Amino acid sequence: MSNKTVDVAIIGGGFAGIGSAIRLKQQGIDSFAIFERGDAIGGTWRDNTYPGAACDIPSRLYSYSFAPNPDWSHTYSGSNEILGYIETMAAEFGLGPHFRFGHNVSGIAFDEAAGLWEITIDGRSEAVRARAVVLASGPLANVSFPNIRGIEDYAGHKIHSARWDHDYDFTGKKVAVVGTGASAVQIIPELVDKAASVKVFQRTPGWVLPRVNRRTNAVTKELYRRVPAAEQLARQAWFYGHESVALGVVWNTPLTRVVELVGRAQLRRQVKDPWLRRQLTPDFRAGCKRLLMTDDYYPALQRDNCKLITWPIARLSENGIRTAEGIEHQADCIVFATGFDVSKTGTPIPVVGRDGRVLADEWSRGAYAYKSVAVSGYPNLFFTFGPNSGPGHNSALVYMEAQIDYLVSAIGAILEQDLRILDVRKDRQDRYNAGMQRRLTGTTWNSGCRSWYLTEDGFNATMYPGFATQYVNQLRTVDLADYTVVAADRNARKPRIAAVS
Ligand code: N01
Repeated sequence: MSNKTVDVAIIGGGFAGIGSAIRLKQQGIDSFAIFERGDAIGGTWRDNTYPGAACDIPSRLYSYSFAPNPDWSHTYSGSNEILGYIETMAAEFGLGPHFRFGHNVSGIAFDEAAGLWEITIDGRSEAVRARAVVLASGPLANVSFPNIRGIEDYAGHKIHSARWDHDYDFTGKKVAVVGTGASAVQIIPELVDKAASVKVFQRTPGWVLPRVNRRTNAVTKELYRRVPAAEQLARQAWFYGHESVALGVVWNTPLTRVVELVGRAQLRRQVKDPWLRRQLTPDFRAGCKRLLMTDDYYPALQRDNCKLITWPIARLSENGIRTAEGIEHQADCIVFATGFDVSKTGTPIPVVGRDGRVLADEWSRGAYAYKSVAVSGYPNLFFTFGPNSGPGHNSALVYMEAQIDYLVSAIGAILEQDLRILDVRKDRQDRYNAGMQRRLTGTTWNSGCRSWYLTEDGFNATMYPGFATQYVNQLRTVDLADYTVVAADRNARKPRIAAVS
């Protein structure tokens, strides 16, 4: 048996892992390690460095309330600034000694007798043991190259949006972009400035809405620095503004028509050519797929060196992309803005719970959890961005903060009350999920489009069907009556060692 034991193992050094670590520290829990497979922190914001990468949620709201930043430069900050915010937070809260970089966790298994999770790390013979685990590996961690015939035959340069090749010089190059989602609409306006030509291969046009991005002036920054309550007020204003958008985006209501009117107006204003406008008009309800917030995508598509291709891709050839009508579009480089491999029907790593049960088997038709944070049969294990915790209208960080505060309370109970097992009750979980799926049937996400929110069978394991306020409220307290609670045999407890190399 390993002698390396921590109170808490956090898997993933992105926004969620770092937020969890800070809150644990603030609760006086210091025996934890953050296992990060990469060599730096920041998760999706470390990885997504493509030109134009930015967040489409205002920074005031896309940040933790316990780590306000008066210095955001713009309403919507770029990926560099967001990564800087994450790094500053980690440094200010003294997380440095807790990071274990280059530690790729390859599986976790629960030892019920000891009440400990055994964490296996690639290349290390000895497992680390932890009383609780926070699985914060993030849904957008693994890139997805499309399953297009001939993708291996293509001899030019291939770049995925989330693994940008900064050494590649686009100047004077013929570039093809596959995909027109949230990443693509940020990349394309930057590429048309550099490349000789850009061909955009669109499968499904999305709803595009304006994003008014303003520089934050020095007076406002100073005000937020001196009067933190003013910044909190601004955050609240953004929060409730976004909450009201749920009425048109989460559910199909008359307000959905208003959102669509705004999208159509932007299309009419920015695209004069009726043919192009028709190609760019979505054929699904606004909100069903992620809304695209941008002012410069449509203008970029109409630049002389840019062309929208709507013929389906038949295959990749040695020199480029062949579309269904038989034309070969030659390209020096293909940019795949094709999204992420989001595990909705499995787990990011093998997770073995009580009695040898395997979470990937239980989730094989779609993931589920209790309030998105805990799964019955897998005690003392907590998820961030777990099943049905995705927002369609508000900041993911608001949801994440609620999950973190909940799991920190639960872990606090495990440690303070010396619990061996804190396992959510199956009946509570089943009731919660039956309600969840019932509520999802009335949402726009389940209204008939293809998106990364749904499994192949149309099961929605991703989104939360309600207001952020409801989501946050349900996670305000840990009710131990929702759990099977087993106390530890004090005599059997091994001494804890905080240091894990
Ligand atoms: O990926 P996506 P993304 N042939 O999956 C197309 C977050 N994000 O990286 O719509 C041809 O949305 C696919 O077509 P279709 C955000 O949560 C946030 O853009 O499936 N095309 C689609 O157009 C977002 O939801 C920000 O028909 C193919 C595109 O590729 C998530 O990341 C910024 C294809 C994939 O779109 C993912 O966004 C950026 C094929 N075989 C991203 N396969 C913020 O601002 C796929 N496509 C916070």
